[in-house]
Amino acid sequence: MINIREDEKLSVLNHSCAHLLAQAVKHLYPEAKFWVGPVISEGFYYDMDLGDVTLKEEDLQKIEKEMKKISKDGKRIVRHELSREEALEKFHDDPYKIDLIENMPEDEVISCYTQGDFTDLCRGPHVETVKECKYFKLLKFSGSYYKGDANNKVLQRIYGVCFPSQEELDAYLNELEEMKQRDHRKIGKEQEIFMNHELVGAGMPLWLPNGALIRHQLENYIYEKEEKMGYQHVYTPCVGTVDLYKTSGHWDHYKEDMFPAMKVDDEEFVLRPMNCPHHMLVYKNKLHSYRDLPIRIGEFATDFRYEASGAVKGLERVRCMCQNDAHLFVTPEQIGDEFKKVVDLILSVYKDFGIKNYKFRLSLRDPEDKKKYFDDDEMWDKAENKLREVLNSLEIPYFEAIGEAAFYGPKLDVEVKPAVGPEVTLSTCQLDFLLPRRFDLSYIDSNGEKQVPVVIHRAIFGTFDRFTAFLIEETKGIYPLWLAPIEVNIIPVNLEYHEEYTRSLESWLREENIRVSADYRNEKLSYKMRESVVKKIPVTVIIGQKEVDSDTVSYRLFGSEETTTVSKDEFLNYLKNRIESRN
Ligand code: TSB
Ligand code: ZN
Repeated sequence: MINIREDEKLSVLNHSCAHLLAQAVKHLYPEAKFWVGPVISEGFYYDMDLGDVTLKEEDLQKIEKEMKKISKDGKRIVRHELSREEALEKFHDDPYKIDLIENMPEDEVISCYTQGDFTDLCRGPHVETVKECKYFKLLKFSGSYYKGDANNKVLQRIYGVCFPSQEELDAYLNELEEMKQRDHRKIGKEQEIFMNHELVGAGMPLWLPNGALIRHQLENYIYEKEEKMGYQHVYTPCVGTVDLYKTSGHWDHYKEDMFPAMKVDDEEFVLRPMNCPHHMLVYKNKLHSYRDLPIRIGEFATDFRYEASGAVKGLERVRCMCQNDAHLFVTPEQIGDEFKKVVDLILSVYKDFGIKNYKFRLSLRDPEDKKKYFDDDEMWDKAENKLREVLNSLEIPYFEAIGEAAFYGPKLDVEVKPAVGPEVTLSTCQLDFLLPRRFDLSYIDSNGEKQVPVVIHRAIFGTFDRFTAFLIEETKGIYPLWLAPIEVNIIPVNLEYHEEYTRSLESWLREENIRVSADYRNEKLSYKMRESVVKKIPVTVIIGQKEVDSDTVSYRLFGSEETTTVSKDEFLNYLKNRIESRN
């Protein structure tokens, strides 16, 4: 998905279109006053005070029509510069503009842009004439507090987008529509995957039974893989004392992303934002020899992070998340090998899920932003060089991103490009020389000397939350058999004659661990078939007289019109093979 703000030409065009919007609004609502109209990644918006008017859907069409008229008229967009006094005089009856002018730095040149009968205070730049704003669309409107403060007046915000050609606009609008259809919040609600409730809080999703089923399958899947690779899984509490996070360094470098501390008796606790400190203590519980390493401590661990309320989004960006986390304790010589194993695991998971469109990002620290990172230049150089060396030896292509590292070390993150919409960061594999030092971890090397291990932090799915959001949007809610909350739906053709057989088939399949439902409503076969398809159930079984007489099963796969008839045992074998192979 194109990011309009990142494209200079598009950015200017959209900014001019915001002015065009304001001009049209001023024509239709002469009392209108305007606050700010910035360009955003999806186009532009303008915040305005329309007095008592509350916009309705049809108003957008009226405004668009007026915008078209002004654009056709083709007035030039002309820049004027003014002194502060002139500007204050010019906008003396507009409290919003006065506020803007008064808050401008002393040395800033104040400028206005005029097009026909409309002038707006603006830094610019703009396109030459309003004619260039020809291919636009107003997308939506909403209320927005003046200056984002809930104690202030509610302004009306209108969103829009503008392109240099009809083709580009259409392509963008199609992508937006596709995104709306695939949005995991929409499908998640329809399919009862998760819910939110204001009494629980923003960014704190509740996983409903269907979502929990999917998550459970994902957990089993990755657990099996990790177990085969020698991971040891633990359970640890999702709180820790403030001292734990002071020891790790989170308190100094990650506090702004954490929920505030709570006092219990004489101790202060925090909800954990990461699991590393707990896993460091698990490692430290025993003495280790170099022969024990690598030690791989895994956990499906719940974390809490303070994400801005405007940033939380369904399951994709949450405040309460469950990481598919592990910390690998290795000798310096084992870093390369162990890193390769993690990258191979990521690639094998992506292959299983058909994820093909991804990029590796080497996330480095921003040396200018000392507060965010543990301050030890030598350690950072060592870690970043080592990680580069590992990536080069693995011959995986990557790009570098300054300022994306964890406070304790550089990361290899995987940015996945979904079918529509912007990239998401799923997997991560990170190199850390710091936390083992902070927790005074050690092992005895082959000379009998004490050494400090290196830690690799890794999460393959990232979080189950974000991965499930991604999965829903990629599949449009049509899951492979092994992940589907209901795998098989059985429909008896005639309740009078076929219910008994259906019931026994249903309970037999359930006994065999198949997730099954049956539709005993007194509805037409075609209606029930259609509903099974609407619910995107992978296998629909139809039981009629032929099946009852021959003790067989007739089934249809989602997306196919073909019906296959087999014995009950064959049917079960077929299901089990497909489920076990996670095909
Ligand atoms: C891998 N300590 C490491 C861990 O050992 C860690 O926490 N890394 S992380 O901060 O990068 O988070 C791991 C993954 O969690 C990210 O790659 C991302 O996929 C996912 N994630 C991060 N923040 C959120 C969030 N707010 N909502 C959902 N998933 C998130
Ligand atoms: Zn970690």
